[in-house]
Amino acid sequence: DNTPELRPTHPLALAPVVAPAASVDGFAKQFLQNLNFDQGVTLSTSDVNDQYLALAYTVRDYLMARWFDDRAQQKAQQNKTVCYLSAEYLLGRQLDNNLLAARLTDIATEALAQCGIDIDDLRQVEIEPGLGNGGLGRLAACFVDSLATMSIPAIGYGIRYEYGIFRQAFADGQQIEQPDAWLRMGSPWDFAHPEAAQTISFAGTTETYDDEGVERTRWVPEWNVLAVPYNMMVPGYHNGRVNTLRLWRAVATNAFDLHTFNSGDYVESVRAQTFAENISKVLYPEDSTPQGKELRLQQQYFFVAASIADFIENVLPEDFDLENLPERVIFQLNDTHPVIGVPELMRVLVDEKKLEWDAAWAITQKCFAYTCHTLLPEALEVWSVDLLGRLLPRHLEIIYRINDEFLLEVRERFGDDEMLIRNMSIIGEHPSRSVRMAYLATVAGSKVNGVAELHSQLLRDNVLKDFATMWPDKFTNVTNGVTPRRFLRLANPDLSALITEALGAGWTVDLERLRGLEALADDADFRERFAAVKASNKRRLSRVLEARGETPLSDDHLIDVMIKRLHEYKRQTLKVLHIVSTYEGIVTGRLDVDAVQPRTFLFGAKAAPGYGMAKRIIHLINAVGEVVSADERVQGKLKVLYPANYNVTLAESIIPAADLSEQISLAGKEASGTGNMKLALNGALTIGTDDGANVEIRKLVGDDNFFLFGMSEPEVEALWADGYRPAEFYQRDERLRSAIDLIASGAFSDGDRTVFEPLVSNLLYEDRFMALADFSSYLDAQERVDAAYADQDGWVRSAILNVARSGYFSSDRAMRDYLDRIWHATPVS
Ligand code: CR6
Repeated sequence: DNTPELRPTHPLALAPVVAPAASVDGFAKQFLQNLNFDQGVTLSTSDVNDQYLALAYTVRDYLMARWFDDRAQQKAQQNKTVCYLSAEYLLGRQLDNNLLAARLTDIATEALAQCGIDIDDLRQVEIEPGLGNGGLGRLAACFVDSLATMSIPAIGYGIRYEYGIFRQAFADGQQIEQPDAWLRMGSPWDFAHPEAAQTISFAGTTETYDDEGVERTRWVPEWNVLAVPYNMMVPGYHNGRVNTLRLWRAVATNAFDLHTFNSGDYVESVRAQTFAENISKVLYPEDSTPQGKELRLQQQYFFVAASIADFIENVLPEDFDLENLPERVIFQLNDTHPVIGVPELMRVLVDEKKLEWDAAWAITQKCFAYTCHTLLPEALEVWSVDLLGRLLPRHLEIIYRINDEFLLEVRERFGDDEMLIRNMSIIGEHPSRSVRMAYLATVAGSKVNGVAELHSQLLRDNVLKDFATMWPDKFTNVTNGVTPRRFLRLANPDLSALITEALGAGWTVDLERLRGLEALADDADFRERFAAVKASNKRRLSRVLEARGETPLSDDHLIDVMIKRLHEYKRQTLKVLHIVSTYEGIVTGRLDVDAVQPRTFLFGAKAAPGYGMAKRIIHLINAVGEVVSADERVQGKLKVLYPANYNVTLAESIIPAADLSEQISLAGKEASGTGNMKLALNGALTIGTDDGANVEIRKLVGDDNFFLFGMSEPEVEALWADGYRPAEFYQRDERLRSAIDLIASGAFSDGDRTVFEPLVSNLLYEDRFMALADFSSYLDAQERVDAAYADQDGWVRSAILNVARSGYFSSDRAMRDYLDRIWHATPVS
């Protein structure tokens, strides 16, 4: 730090930073100034993007003073900081959230109106930062919101991908991917700090050396890259706090490869250097199915090493005694992506700070905690020893030593049980030598948590069983949560107003207060108003869809929503089979069309670009949708809508309009789900399996207000152990047979039987996620849905009870659980 100490004398330089006046005039003045001096345009020459950027700068200006304060306080105080390490943050649009947090929505709306601008037009131009794939990334975004709102000192660390999750388009019903150039029109919400860059090294070799009589190891890396921090504000809701989300961008160092340089190839050496900038170029688009690619490991090490160095150098006070590190920080590992931080902290402590191994290990074990987000074996990250050793040779040595000492401990506890040793080893041997990152995280972490009760139980009983036997107290649960600010207050303003009128405003930060609505479920007048809100949300969604070129919604339809990543375990195919079966029933006369409840099936889902089966399912949904929606015999009773490019912004329109929430994963496969919580909180009834957080939703809202179907997790296990033969279910259930035959016949592919053949034979002969086994139970549950919806009064009552009893699913509650069970950090005063 070579900044000279400033000795200002000007009175303005001595005064504290103050926000602009919180008034319409104050806002308008600041906005126009930003338009003129930051965008370089006048009001009359500005376009909508200039206006949006100037508006964003203005909101920022109001938050700035608090941000300065909070960062100074964070450095000065002795509180523990929560460092959330996450490769993904699926933030969604920022403008409305920040206006709301800073209580500026009305002032801004009026100030802009007086400038002749409709703030709604500006809202539309914001491109959401899609720096995540799905649930895991969105969860991280909810958590940083809640931490700020609860005044917990916290930093979210991650990667500033230049391209976020791809934009999805459809061509002939099939997914095509387009790059998400979200930064193209400017990024008003973050601040680059190139002066605070960290140098991150890769590859090379290790060597031992004599350090005044002590033998030590050092890493001699081969190349490096700069990690430049970009800070984003994370304002708490109405509490004046502003936390920080620090996302790292890779930038080439100016240390040219001297060899190439001296040999005269200047251009080549610059090219080689800037190659390193690829590290933060693009988000890997796989949700729950990592690919083991070298660039991905580079990304992981890049952001974690930069974050740990940043915390030690810039957040801790100078000359801090690292023995006390666990009192000042907890690094929460959001899944296995940041687990390389474990050997990195060891390397810093042992090689750089010269601590003894045992002391360093004791510190490290207290500084990390690990959240596991999956049960699917293919989602548990492993890195080949070759790759890891090539890219991070010192880290591999450290992992080996951690493993050696850990396995000694296992032997001490359980004897020389070689099978057990092999099963628990951090290094797996089959099919090739690899590092099991979930095991490393479990060994190193002070706590390991699953993300819903059932999931945490299954982690203890299956995936991490031996570890749970060894360290029962290490394992805990924290059920996921969602932020009520974005997903109720902002997404559903009419319902929010109704709730506030009934219960007062406190529910936004104390969501359990929604319980107060229970009594109103029996109030006919309230039910009517609640139903009117739902109807108006449907009209709003209809306008949004129309603006995207989709068909508008029909008024009397039940809105049946399945929004989530496209994954076989989530079973979008089961949903399609229900649609096809209903359609087939109508056209063959098995079902009386007049008795069929009009429904719109609304899908939103992206498939990983390399996931062939998921892409085929997308194609099938679109193909079925086209045929069903157009067939006159259906008389408009069934519509299938699949708007492309489902993202947070679209979710915010769909969720408030939904009547029915489809949570139909095979029991034991969906770790938690969070869309399930958002939908229940907005008054949709769930049709779902006993999986993930559905279990807890059902317990809370009550069986009468939830449509349960399908096998339980133990039943799934039993059927699997028995030898599952899906074709038997096909033979046994006529409705299922007709539906599958109709798909196989080419009815949805212009008579071409080959198009969906791979999908059909997968269902009949493999069906890993047992859609066929749950089909008949699912259809029965859908009949119960129809019957329940026919009684509108009863349905609305259930919808109100869903809202009233979903307060538990606030991410504020999840943060309290993490604080009590894992972090033990306290709010700043
Ligand atoms: N795909 C789980 O599958 C859970 C989220 C957040 C997931 C999902 O059930 O709600 O995490 N897992 O905990 C992973 O990403 C590995 C997800 O989003």
